[in-house]
Amino acid sequence: MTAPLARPLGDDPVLVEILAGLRGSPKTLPPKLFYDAAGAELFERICELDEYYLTRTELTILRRHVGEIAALAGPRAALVEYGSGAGVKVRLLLDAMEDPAAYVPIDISREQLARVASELAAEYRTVPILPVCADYTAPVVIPDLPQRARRVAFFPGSTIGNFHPPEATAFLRRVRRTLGRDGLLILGVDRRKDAATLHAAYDDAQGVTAAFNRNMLARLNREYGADFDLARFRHRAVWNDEASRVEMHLVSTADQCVHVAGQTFHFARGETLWTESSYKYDRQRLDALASGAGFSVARLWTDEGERFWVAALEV
Ligand code: AVI
Repeated sequence: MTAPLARPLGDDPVLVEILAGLRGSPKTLPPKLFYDAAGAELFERICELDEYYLTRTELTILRRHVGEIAALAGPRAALVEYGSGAGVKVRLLLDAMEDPAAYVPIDISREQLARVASELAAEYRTVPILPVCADYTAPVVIPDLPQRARRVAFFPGSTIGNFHPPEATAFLRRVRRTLGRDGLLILGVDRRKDAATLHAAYDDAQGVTAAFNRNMLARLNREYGADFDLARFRHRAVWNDEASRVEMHLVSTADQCVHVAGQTFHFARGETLWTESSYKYDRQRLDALASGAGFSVARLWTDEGERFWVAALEV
């Protein structure tokens, strides 16, 4: 007998996406499924791994150049952050900006958003904190902002890399519309680099990334009545040089059938379930992304190892 579900599946749009992905060839799952409570915890552990250079490198760049970024934003700017998470990076910006007019954190995780918003409201008493709980991969309605405030978007963490290029362009176009004339976007971008460094970052020695990847199946079992046997899927990270992306897959180690929400899916031995892409940018690709969305690259800050960019894109 199937265990009772935590919530009715009904016409859950995420389930529709899951089933469509599992019917595809290759089979895919949407990366947003990574971030339940267990996945968010695993991701925090990833960010502290030696091999996962992205988070600490971006923080180093932000710390070093936050004065210039704040000067570029100008006084009385309204800051809109896509995927605000734990609110660590934005504190650097809010501390450096001159008299911010408002801060709009957008995040899908309601509890974390509420907690971080109230912490920030207590810390930055003169800054209106206007949280929006939303999946920013779809259009988001922004609350009213002070009329003359310049709108500055903040999208750190290289999360732009988790969008396929057409989706990345579509997302940045929506950001540009939200920003309006004279908007500014501060974007975290992971740079192309040697395959070994990239591979290690997505297949660490301790197996934390493997656990993060497999947690997606555990989540389907918990929330969507699936019966994945986690022991029969192996984590694989591959660098696809032509597409300029690291791909994460779960490889079926056996010929097997899996059930999800009452539907059966067959996996051949060696067949992969593609769970994530992490695109890496060079200058040409970044320029193409920016111009395709109506932005131009105004400034680029990098680290000593030239691993990561914090980019300022202007409308
Ligand atoms: C959230 N995102 C930018 C991470 C990345 O590097 O693509 C997600 C991640 N996947 C595996 N490790 C980290």
